Amino acid sequence: MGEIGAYYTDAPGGGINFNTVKISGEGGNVLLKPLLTGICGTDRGIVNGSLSFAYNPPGYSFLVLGHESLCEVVESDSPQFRKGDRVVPLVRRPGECPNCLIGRPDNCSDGNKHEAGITGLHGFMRGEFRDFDHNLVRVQDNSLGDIGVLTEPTKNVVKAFEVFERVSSRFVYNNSLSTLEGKKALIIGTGSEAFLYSLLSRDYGFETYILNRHDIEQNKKDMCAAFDVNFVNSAADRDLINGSPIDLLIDTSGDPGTIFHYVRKMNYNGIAILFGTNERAPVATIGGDDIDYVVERNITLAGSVDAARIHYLKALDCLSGWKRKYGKALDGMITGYYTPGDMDLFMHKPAGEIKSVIRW
Ligand code: DN4
Ligand code: BGC
Ligand code: ZN
Repeated sequence: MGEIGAYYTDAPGGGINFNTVKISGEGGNVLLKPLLTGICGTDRGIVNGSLSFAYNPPGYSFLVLGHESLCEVVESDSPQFRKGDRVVPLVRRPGECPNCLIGRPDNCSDGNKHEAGITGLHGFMRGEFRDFDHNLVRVQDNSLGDIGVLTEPTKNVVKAFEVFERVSSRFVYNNSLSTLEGKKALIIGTGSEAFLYSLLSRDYGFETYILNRHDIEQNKKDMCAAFDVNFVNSAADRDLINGSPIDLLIDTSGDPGTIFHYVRKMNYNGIAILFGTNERAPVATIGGDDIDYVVERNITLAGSVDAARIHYLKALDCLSGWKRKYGKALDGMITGYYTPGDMDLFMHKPAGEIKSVIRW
């Protein structure tokens, strides 16, 4: 492939550049042009050097960023895709462990997988790239439009709820229909993943709260109202929301002090899913009384990372359902469109950001 414009970094040290780069020898029977690429906490973490697990592809002194993409097929040698199709490329590419070989590289058991734009594989923030058909998921629902770019971050949320379902058999239901109505979910953070978690949490029937340690902008307040989600400012209300304990805690902050503060407010048989990562978060002390609390209440602490093809497909179904249910309010998840070359976006979050996207 010739020279193309790309955002790149030097992982894991960080930094951000936009320039033409030369990448040779990438295979693929489909040529893709990104339409939109989203920016997320992971991209900013790589750029500011706080994700030590990121690394450049072998033989390169840089890593092309970008793992959240909505692309158009430009040329296809695959019977599965035609020019003009809209697709989302998978982030994680399997290694050779048993889980990778059965299509679950999200549960890779030896760490030898790769992730586009994150670990050892160039990402999607570039003018065009090649990929193989088996790494692509088609966006069938044309009504999704730009919202298709949320497929990738939504697939993480779908997988985390799969984890919730696996460990929820000892959950106590409190109505005769065994639904989750009346159970409380608290999501720490108010970024794009947090809002996507809140949407699925509402679908499950949880009374849903999202939380930050400062107030949120009006667009986010409007979004909470549209999605029937409650916002909590922990600086003003540290003890939380009408007192009743939390049944499902989801963290998108990666901040151990905040996480354990709210673990101590969890219900018997509660489930906490850890999802955010921030190696620069302040160190927090966990005491024996914290451990007692978790043990005595049968609380489950579960990590969840990435997702498999099945979750991308379910994410597309979720997005279609939310589009029908919430209409224009869902479009408000995209809070800004940027042009290739804007670098400040990686260093500073725009006010009120839910999802910033680059239009190629
Ligand atoms: P984001 O938009 O940076 O979201 C992080 C949110 O946490 C922001 O709203 C932060 O607030 C908020 N936050 C930070 N510290 C605290 C605190 N102490 N108390 C309350 N809220 C806090 O990023 P994102 O939504 O794109 O991703 C969320 C996290 O998940 C990132 O750490 C990603 O690296 C990670 N992630 C993991 C996976 C995976 O495991 C996938 C995608 C992302 P503010 O002050 O910035 O408003 O597969
Ligand atoms: C991506 C995941 C990936 C994770 C690595 C996220 O932003 O969405 O696919 O596994 O970063 O931490
Ligand atoms: Zn991401």
